[in-house]
Amino acid sequence: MLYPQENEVRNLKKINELWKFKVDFEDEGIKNKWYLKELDTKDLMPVPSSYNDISVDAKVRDHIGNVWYEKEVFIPNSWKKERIVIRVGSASHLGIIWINGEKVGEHQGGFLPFEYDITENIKFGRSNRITICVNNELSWQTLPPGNVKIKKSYTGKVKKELTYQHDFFNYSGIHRPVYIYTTQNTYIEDITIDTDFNEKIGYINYELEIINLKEEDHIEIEILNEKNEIVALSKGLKNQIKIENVILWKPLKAYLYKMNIKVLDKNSELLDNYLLNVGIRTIKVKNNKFLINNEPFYFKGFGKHEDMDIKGKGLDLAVSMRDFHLLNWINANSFRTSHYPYAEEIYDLADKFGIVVIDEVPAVGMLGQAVPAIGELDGVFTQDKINEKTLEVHINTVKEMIKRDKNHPCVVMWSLSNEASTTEPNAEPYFKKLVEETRKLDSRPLINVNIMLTEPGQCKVSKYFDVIGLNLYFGWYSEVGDIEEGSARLKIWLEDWYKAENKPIIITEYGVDTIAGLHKLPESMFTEEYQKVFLEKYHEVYDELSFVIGEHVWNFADFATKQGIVRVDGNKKGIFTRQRQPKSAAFLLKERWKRKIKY
Ligand code: BDP
Repeated sequence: MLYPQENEVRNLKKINELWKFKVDFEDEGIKNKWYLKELDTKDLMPVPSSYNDISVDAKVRDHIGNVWYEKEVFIPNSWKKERIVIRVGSASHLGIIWINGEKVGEHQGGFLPFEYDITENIKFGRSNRITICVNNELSWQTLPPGNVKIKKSYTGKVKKELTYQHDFFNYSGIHRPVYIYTTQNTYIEDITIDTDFNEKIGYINYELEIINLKEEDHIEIEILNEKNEIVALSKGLKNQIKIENVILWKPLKAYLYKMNIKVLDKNSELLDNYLLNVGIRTIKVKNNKFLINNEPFYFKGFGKHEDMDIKGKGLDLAVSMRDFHLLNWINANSFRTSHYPYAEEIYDLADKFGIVVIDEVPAVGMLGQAVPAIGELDGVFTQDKINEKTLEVHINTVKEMIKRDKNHPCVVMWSLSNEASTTEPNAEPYFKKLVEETRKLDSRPLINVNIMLTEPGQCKVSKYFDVIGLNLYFGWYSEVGDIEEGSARLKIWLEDWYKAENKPIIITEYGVDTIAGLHKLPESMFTEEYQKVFLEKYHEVYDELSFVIGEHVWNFADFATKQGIVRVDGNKKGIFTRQRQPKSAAFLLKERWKRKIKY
C-alpha cells in the first residue's frame, strides 16, 4: 500500500492533533450507536499516540475493550470531482471507521495501515464527522495472539481480562498518522520494484497497478539521482530501466534515486503522479553467507521496540530521529522490527541512514504456558488455539506487510514469527504453507526466530527458511548468574544448531536486565558490569564460529511490559534507557562494532 503523497494531482490532509476521546467502559457504544451523533465527552486524545499512559487513571491504562475517537474535518468544494480516501497508519488492534455516521470499513491487525474510499460519504464545503472505534482485545485468531476472559471480580462487577504471552505492554489507540487524501478517477494503486546490477549498470525492474487506466492513457517515468538530474527514462506498465554508472545502496552508505511516475491522458494532461525512493542493491543467501551487493554482510545491531514514555507506541519523530542517531553513534548497521512491522516513517529513515532492517510480522507469543505438573509448555498448534483460521490471518498479515514494505531498500529479510512453538507436529504444515505463500510474493530471504527452549535438531520448520535466528539467554534465564557456564553452553548450542540445520545463524536476541546506575564488582545480575561481561563472553564465542553471520542485542532500549512479578517497571535489557541514554555496555558495543567483524 502506497504512502500518501501531495502533488499537482493529489491533495493531502493530515488529521493528527487532538481528537475527542471516550473510553467505552460499559461496552455500550456499538449497541447505542455512538457513531450516529457527536461523541458525548469533553476528553481529548492526541493522534498518533497510545492512550494508556496519557491518563492518570489505572482504569483507562488497563481498559480492555473499545475506545472512541472523533474529529470534525472540513472538506472543500474544490475536492468535489476527486476520489477521496481515508487512511489510518495503524489502530491497535481493531479499527472501525464511520464518516458522518455511515460505516466505511473495519480492519483487524494493530500494526499495519488500512484505507477506504469515502467519496460517497463526504459532504463538500462543510465539516465531516469522522468516528473511529478502536478495540484492543486479542484472541488465538489475531496477531499477536491473546485471550480475553470475562471474569467476575471481587468488587461484584464483571470484568474483561486479557492474557497474552508476549513480553511488551499491550499499548492501544491510534498509533500512526491519519490522512485524508485524494486522487483522480485514474490512479496508481501499487508499484513493485526489484533491483539488480551488473558491473556499472544498475537495473530497476518495475510493475505498476493502475486503476481505470484507459487505452489512450500513457505512462512516463523519470529516474532522478540525488542531485535531481534525470539519469534514465521509461514508459509503460512494466519494464526494465537501465542506469549507467550506477551508485548502489549500501549498508551505512545509502544512495537513493527517485522514480517519478506520471500517468497522462491522450492530451498529456496529468492524471496521477507518484514519487518513489529507490535504492539499487541485491540480496542473496549463498554458501552460508548473507550477501548484500554480492558482499558478505555481518548484522550488528538490535532487536528494538516502538516504545517510549507517555506516547507508548505512538509514532514520535523526535524519538525516532534520536534512535537513528544512537544507532549511528554505536556503529550498528541493522535492527529487527521486533515484534511487529513499525511505522512506515521508520523505514524511510532506515533507507536514508543505510540501516538494514529485518521486518517482522506480529506473530509473537505463539507459545504455550508452562504446565507446572509436567514442567513443559502446553501445545498451541491445536484446533482450539492456533488453527486454520489463524494461518489465514497470518498469511494475510504477511501479505499486507510485504505490500507495504516491499520497495524499501533497507528491508533485506522477512521474519515470519518470533519464538513460535515449532517443535509441535502441527507447526510443520502451518509454517510450510506460510513459507510457500510468502515466497510467492517476494524473493527476499526468510528467517525463523527460535526460542532458547527449542533444542538443536528439534525445530520442525527451520528447514523451510534461509536463515536461522536464535534468541539466547544462557547465563540469565538458565545458568542463572553464571556467565562462564552460560557462554560455554552457548558455544555447544550454536555448533549443534548448525550441525542440525546447516544454515547461517544470527543471534537475534541476547542480553540481560540491567538497572542503569547499579554497579557491583565482581559483576552480579542486574548490574551494569554483568551486562558488559555477558556481552563480552558471548562475543568471544561468535567470533570463533564462521556460520554466525550477525548479532542483535536484546534490546536497544528499556521498554514497558505488562505488570508481573518478573518485571520491575518493564524490561530493562536495553543498552539505552527508555529515555535513550547509554548504559556502560553501550561503549563496549561502540568499540566492538567500529571494527570489522569477520568480513
Ligand atoms: C524473548 C522474547 C522477547 C523478550 C525477551 C526477554 O523474544 O520479546 O522481551 O525474551 O525475556 O523470549 O527479555
